[in-house]
Amino acid sequence: MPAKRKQERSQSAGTAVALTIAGSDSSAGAGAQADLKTFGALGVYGVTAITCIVAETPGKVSQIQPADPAIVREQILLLQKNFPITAIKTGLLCNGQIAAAVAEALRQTKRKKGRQNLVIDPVMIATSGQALLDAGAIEIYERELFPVARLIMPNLDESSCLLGDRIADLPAMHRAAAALAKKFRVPVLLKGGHLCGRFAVDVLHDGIRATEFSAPFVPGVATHGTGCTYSAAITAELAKGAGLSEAVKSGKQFVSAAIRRRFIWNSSHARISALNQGLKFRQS
Ligand code: PXL
Repeated sequence: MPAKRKQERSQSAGTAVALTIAGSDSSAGAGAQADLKTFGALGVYGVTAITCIVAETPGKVSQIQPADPAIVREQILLLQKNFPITAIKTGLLCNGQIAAAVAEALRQTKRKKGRQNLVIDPVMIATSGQALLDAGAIEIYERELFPVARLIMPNLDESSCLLGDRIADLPAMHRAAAALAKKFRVPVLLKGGHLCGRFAVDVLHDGIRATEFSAPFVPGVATHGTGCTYSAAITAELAKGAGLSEAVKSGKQFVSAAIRRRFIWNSSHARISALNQGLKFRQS
């Protein structure tokens, strides 16, 4: 092999590649933009399959335009064929047709590549309260996507929607995580948000046992994209070869740091804040 070619090869040989299948957030705190920044900060090369374009500011979704399911499918097939992808995450899938196209494309490539590190963030509602997903998509998630995932990571509202039960405290979170893991035969990371007061506690249930992951809750932060950033960080760690619980632990530290170091811009008419996924993350 020519020397130059050999050098090019060794430069990239150690770099893991992760794919995010997600929407584009114009304000770049959530969605595919958040995922790419997170992948980059964790030393992973990110590639994207864009499902929809969302015009928004951190506090308000203005408009959503879905992509054609055929182009979503083509992005996934093309990337899977040409890049050594070792982990995939799904974010906002927007509607039932896109969710079905994603499930089909993943099935097709899974047959060729074996079981994949698939992390599902079942984005249903924006932090601002706006519905981001139609009802048809939820059925596809349950039937076709959850059963082939390595991890699903709903928040409290999404878990309530999937189980039909309100989750009001930590014991209820443990029950819900166990019920979801059993129902969908997949490891579940149930995100507790601010439910536990001074701490943000999440429960990982792998079908056998539960583990809690906790970080100090940062009050008064109106950022969006925490779920995207958290799931992207877990995906990056899996892409690099981490085990599930190790990946969740690092992911939790990463998203907590991105919240603590958030950007804040004040103007005469608004205060805008956004997560900071950009800083090189040092494991504590
Ligand atoms: O944070 C949820 C989310 C995910 N993906 C995209 C979004 C949002 C929230 O607004 O715009 C593209």
